Amino acid sequence: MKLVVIGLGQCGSRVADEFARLNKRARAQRRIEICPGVFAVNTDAADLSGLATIKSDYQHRILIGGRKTGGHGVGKINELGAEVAREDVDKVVDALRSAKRFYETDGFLLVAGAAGGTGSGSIPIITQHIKERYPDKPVYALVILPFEHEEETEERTIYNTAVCLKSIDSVADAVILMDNQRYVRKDFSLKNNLAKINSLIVEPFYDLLCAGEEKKAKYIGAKTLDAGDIIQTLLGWTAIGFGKSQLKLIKLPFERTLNFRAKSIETHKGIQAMDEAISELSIRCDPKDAGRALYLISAPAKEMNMDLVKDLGDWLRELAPNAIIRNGDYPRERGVLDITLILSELSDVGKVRKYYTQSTDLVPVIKRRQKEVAAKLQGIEEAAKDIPSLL
Ligand SMILES: Nc1nc2c(ncn2[C@@H]2O[C@H](COP(=O)(O)OP(=O)(O)OP(=O)(O)O)[C@@H](O)[C@H]2O)c(=O)[nH]1
Ligand SMILES: [Mg+2]
Repeated sequence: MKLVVIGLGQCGSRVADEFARLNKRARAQRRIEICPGVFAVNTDAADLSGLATIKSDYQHRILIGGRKTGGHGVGKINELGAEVAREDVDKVVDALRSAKRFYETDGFLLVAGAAGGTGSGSIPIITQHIKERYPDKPVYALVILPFEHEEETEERTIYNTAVCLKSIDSVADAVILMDNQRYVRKDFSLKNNLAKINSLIVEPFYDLLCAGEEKKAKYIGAKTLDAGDIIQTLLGWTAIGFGKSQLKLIKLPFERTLNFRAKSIETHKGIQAMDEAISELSIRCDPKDAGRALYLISAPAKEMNMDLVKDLGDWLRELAPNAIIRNGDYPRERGVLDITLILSELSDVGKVRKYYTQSTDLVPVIKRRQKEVAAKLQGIEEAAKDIPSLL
């Protein structure tokens, strides 16, 4: 599957930069193109120049709201983020067409952090315009949820997140949720090791996007997972997960794959990777709430057989009894068995519900504060009304 990726705001642009790197890797290792165009959009000029892989011309790193923000961001005010996006949306949509072989793309993926101003405010607006301009292509949103410590110290974090989620859910075909807090692990030296988190965020997309683009027979599975399967799966609130199981690289001559003992070990490895994919889902959710699901197994061809595929399918069916399940196999890896898992059309996501309820209480507080600021400004103008001006 080929996706045009558009990162909005600092968080979105950095994750998009990671997709550009993923595409480079697919080209170098597999001679496949998975992201024919990757763009970064921001109100902050310095953030745009800090990216590494996205092409550095103004058509790929797009500054919006320059006049209003002076190139310094919108300081977490998502209403301002939305406003500048509305004014400059044509600049973004026109730039997309510069992607080479744009017509080949299967869909769009827009990325933003929900808690900031620029990305959070602009993602619903840009999504809406792209959908209008390209009605026959799906538009997906990848939304990054804030760390707990951000929620605790700044109430605007929760408010922005709730507003962003509600707005994007009403325009995007699917909203893939990534919870920053779930990527904070003991094995990272820094709590905020954002670069590491970003690479974990994009990792599950590698095999998923590559599998349907393979041209060589030996890399094409018994059941290929192509763009159609992914498009049929992605709808509404979505979680994505990835699990890995190491396989023994060297087999003793008497160990045959078809030996029943070896086979049960194989299945066990498969289940182990599936369990990891579930426990590492990008957002906490209950698989029972999924209306659609998809799993992709990638492993060396000789490690995959119909029984493994069937056992994994049975296992997932037990965990997600209400989902239509699609699957595929991808004979690519060496020495590992990977499972990529998507749970979609989720009827409930606890964290989203929590943002909504908490914000309902915050709305009057934030509205009152905005009024107070406006009133104060008016007060100061009032006091100055008899003072002559030099202008
Ligand atoms: N995973 C990840 N999260 C990030 C990254 N950068 C920022 N964030 C998160 O994104 C949220 C802040 O959004 P930003 O993208 O910085 O804000 P912005 O869209 O640039 O908006 P303004 O700076 O307010 O104009 C916070 O919850 C951060 O934790 C990143 O590189 N990776
Ligand atoms: Mg910013």
